[in-house]
Amino acid sequence: MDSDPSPARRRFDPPLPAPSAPPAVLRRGPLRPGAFRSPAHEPRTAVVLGRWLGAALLLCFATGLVSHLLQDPPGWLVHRLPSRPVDGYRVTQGLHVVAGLAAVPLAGAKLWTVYPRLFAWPPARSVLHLLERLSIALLVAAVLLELFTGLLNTLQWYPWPFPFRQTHYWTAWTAVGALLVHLAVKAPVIAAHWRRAAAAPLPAASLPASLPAPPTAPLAARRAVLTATAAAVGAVTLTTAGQSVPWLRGLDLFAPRRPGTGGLPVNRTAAQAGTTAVPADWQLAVDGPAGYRIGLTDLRALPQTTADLPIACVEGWSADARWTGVRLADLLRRAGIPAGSTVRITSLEAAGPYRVTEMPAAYADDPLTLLALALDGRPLTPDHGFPARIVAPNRPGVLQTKWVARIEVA
Ligand SMILES: Nc1nc2c(c(=O)[nH]1)N[C@H]1C(S)=C(S)[C@@H](COP(=O)(O)O)O[C@H]1N2
Ligand SMILES: [Mo]
Repeated sequence: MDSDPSPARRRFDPPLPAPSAPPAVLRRGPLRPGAFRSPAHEPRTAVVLGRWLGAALLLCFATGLVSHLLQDPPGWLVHRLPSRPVDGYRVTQGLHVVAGLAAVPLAGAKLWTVYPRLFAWPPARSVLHLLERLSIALLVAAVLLELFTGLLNTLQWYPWPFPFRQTHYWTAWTAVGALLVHLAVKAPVIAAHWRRAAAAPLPAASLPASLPAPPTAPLAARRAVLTATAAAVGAVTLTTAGQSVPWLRGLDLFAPRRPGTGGLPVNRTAAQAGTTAVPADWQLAVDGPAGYRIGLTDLRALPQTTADLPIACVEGWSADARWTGVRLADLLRRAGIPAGSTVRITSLEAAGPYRVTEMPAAYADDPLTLLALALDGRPLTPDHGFPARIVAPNRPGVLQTKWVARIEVA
């Protein structure tokens, strides 16, 4: 406690039987009295860290939801997804990764602050207390699993048998549900410690003689914990945010990325996709009422558009690039496909989760959506999708199909 609870504060305490000491045989290790000596294991530190962590997790949840809905929209949303702002997904996904990485040291500090409570005796003082502890176990497990899978996803490392995206998505709902239960259960403690305790201690004469003098140590210990945590969050953020924040690029020491040509990282190379040897007579097929096939020379002879559009990858990085190519809408109209159509784009790649994309009309008809033939003024390299790739505004990177073979109405 940062100071002795005032009578008003005491009223908030839940009516539970008092904690007791464990039986003598168990009074060792973390169960012995006085096992945890830092005065920073106290509610105000937990509340301050909880605020930071809660804000980071809720930001992750909101931006994660945006990412999920853009990538895999439910039926009612498909035709409402906006293709603007151009950088929309880049910003939400950048925030997602920045907040998620900041949450790692915050979660560590928060758990350190409260972990002595793990050894409270008796383990459960009532059914309600048991339920509360189980909900905290669920919260901690869900948050740790979420941070762990998210972190490893930025490394594109999937050492588990379950699918990343569905697991990350449903664990997020579990974590947020458990977080809301936690906030409700702890509302009295949070309210009591939301504001810093009044600096002036009560006059000694007003304290019962049986109580120790108001401790001053927690304040210094709390400051040390909060400062160290803030420093850790700052260090993590500064050394990783460059993967999505251009002006922090120079400090980007730890963000995993494999820059390819044009300063743009490559997640899946042409070699991995088996698309290194594109036949010289490659032709794009556009199926429609007036469907046609068209080769690279003829595509280059069509009116070209240049647009600055980012690739914003769900694995955490994003980068701007200058694309040149033919407007997708022009290709569709030539095939007699009317505006307002959802189109399916298929890659030359034989197999892979991103071989086929469905693109709602808002993107297909956007004048910035290109079948790109060049990146930063040079013909596409095999890794970036030679002979032709899709690039559209406000779209997750996974949907920016490379090595395009066919375009048709979905
Ligand atoms: N056909 C195909 N297109 C693809 C992919 C893929 O695996 N196959 N990966 C996608 C992903 S995850 C991203 S982030 C972008 C990256 O584009 P870049 O390699 O040119 O930077 O391409 C997308 N296009
Ligand atoms: Mo990606």
